[in-house]
Amino acid sequence: MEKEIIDLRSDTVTLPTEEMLEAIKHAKLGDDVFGEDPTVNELESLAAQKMGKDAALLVTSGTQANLVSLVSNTKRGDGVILEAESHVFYYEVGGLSAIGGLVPITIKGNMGVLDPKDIEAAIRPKDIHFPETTVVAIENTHNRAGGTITTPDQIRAISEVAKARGLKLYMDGARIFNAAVALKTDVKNFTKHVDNMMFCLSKGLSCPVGSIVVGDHQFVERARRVRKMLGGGMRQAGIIAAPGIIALEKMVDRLEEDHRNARLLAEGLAKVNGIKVDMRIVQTNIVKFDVSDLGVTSGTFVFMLSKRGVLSLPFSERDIRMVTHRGIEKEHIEKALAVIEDIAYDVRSKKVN
Ligand code: TLP
Repeated sequence: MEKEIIDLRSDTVTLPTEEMLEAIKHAKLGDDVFGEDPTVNELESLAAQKMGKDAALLVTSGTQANLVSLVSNTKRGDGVILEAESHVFYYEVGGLSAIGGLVPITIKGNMGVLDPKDIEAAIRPKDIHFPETTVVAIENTHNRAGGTITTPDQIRAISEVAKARGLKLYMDGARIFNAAVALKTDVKNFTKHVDNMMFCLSKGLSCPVGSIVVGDHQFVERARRVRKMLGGGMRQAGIIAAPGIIALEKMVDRLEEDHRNARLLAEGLAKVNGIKVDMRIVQTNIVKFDVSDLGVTSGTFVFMLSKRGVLSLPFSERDIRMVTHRGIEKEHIEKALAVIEDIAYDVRSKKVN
């Protein structure tokens, strides 16, 4: 019998549903660079409406969405304020500088949330020496902080500072639906205070490909040109858009289940001798935990887990990240916890190495 793999590396590993595959097969197609793919047009207007913005643009990935958006909000040489461990700064190959010509101005958040006072302090005055700071970018939920939420009130406070100083507020909302479901509130409550944003159709919403950028008409028009410049103009992209429509209509509410499983996992981990979990940051579908008290690096622990069929990612020397998603059931969490307990026991009793 094949060994069962419990893949907790990321919600990016989710596969499309049967209904999505059927929708791909039957999607009405056209050339989207000419604006003629009816399925893309339908998805973009549905997305704009759900997010409460004028217009939307389908792009290939979250990374492309962030780059297209930042470039569309700025001119070369501008400064962008963002969280020190934000995805844009940490995981996007430096694209904002290498391609966008932008200067990152990083500030440390509190559990991923930026303090308006720190933003205020980071905005440099107009001076011939300084890059002009034109955008504040927040990440919601915040990946490296452990899936933490910036609440609608916190976004409003950030937006007030940005507006007062004439800056645009952009949100990397790759997992914004996780935030909305966790707080049991309409996603528009998160989007109404930002000028523009992106969210991912892949990840928890289970689409095979795609992210969406939303904002006002002028911004999205510019974003469409920048996407084309980056080689992201797609032709019969309806095959990507078709599952996106299903994702927006049917896959959001089930994120609740991922959050329940993440909590179950975190509570179980917290009981294991030598593992530390900060329960304050367990807010959505990401669980970050510290294995340093076991006397092993996260890399070693992740490797030992993988040999027993439980996949995760090292997040730092001491931290490991696990992510729940469609396809991970309560039973998988229980099995994963049993494996983790076993390995932690072996490590503690020096039965390994
Ligand atoms: N994050 C991936 C990895 O790149 C780390 C993951 O497994 O979590 N913004 C945020 C907040 C993200 O978490 C990600 C993906 C992206 C943007 C980029 O999306 P993709 O992978 O579609 O380029």
